[in-house]
Amino acid sequence: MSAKMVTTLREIQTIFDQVNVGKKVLDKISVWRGDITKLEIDAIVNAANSELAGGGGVDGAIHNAAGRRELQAECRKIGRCAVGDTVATSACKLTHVKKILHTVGPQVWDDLTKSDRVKLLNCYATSLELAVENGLKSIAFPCISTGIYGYPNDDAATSVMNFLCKFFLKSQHRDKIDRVVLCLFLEVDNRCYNNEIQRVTEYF
Ligand code: AR6
Repeated sequence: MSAKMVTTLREIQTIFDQVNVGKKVLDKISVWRGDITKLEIDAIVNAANSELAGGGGVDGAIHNAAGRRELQAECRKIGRCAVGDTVATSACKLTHVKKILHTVGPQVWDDLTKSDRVKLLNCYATSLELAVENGLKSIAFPCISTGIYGYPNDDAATSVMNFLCKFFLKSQHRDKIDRVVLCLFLEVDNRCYNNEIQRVTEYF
C-alpha cells in the first residue's frame, strides 16, 4: 500500500468530528414555507425600513397581524434603525410570539457589491445578538431584502446559509440559540434554500 493510501487515525477523527459537528449545525437550521406571522416561536424578524414606518411585503403582514396601531406606536418610540442593525418590540397581538425583531436590509438597485452582502449578513448577526440578549431561543427569519429591496435570491441563500453554519460552529453564543427557522414565502427561495441544505449536507 502506498503512503498516500494510508489514512491516519487523526484524519479519521477529524472527519468524524466534522460530520458530528455538521449534523448538530444542520439540526438547528430549518426551512419552512409560509406566512411568518403564523409561526409559534420566540422571535420573528421583520424586514423593515429605516424609519420603522411599516410598509408592504412581510413588514405589512407583520404590522397587520400584530395590530398596526399598537406596533407603530412602539416603533415610533424607538425612532429609526440603521441598515444592518436590529431593534426589538413586543409582539403586540401576536400572542404566540415573544418579540418582533425589526431589521433593515440593504437596497440593491445596481450590481450586487461586497458591502451589500456584509449589510445583509449584519441583519442576521444583529438579530441573533438581540435574541441572545433577550433570552429568545428560537428565531424565524424571512428572506430579508430579497423582495422590494431587490437583493438577488440565490446570493442571499448561499450567504445566509454560510453565515448560519459559521455561527453555529464558532460563535460563543451558539448554545444560546436552539433553532433558526428560515421562513420561505416564494418558490424561488424554496428552490434556493433547498439547494443550500443539500450543499451543506454533502459538505458535512
Ligand atoms: N411571511 C414570510 N415572508 C413573507 C411574507 C410573509 N407574510 N410576505 C412577504 N414575504 P419584502 P425587503 C417575503 O419585500 O425586500 C417593506 O415595504 C417576500 O416574498 O417584504 O427587505 C419594508 O417596509 C420576500 O421573500 O422585504 C421596506 O420598505 C421576503 O419576505 C421594504 O419592504 C422579503 O421581502 C423591505 O424590503
